Amino acid sequence: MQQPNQVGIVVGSRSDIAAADKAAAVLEELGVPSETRVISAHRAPELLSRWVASADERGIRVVIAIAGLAAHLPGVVASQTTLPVIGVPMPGGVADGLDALLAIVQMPKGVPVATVGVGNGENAGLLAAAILAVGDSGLRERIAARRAAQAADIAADAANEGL
Ligand code: RP5
Repeated sequence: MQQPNQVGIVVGSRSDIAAADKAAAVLEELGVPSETRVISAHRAPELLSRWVASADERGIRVVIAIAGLAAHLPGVVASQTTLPVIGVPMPGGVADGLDALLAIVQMPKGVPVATVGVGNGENAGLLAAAILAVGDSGLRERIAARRAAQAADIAADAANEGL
């Protein structure tokens, strides 16, 4: 039987899909099944609510919500579930992503959203995996192996010969 998706990724627009692909790729590398949806919080609010409810029911454990401009998508998702929500601000807008970053990171008290750097879908995927790894020692080992491989790549850089 196919493993249920553990991470739900939602983007506010097709124009945000590259960041979702980066999150999905790192999750796949770590053996974490995910699904990606394209649902605007303001243009399709009812569809968004249906997806959040179904994600909860189907066993999704972490949500990554990716948006630019007013970037309310992560906060709206978080308002409808107790699952952890990671927000990814997207570049563009009047301050090239600083606007979306502040909108997401400045979530008012009572309903938290974790925030990663502007456009950083990869870190969102890694943070989602780290949250899941709290209860999954195999996943924790795969994350540690990925970190070790990163460090080995840096050590192997010609500029670091002899260190
Ligand atoms: C937000 O507005 C989306 O997340 C996107 O980053 C931004 C622009 O959306 P589109 O005009 O490309 O649909 O809702």
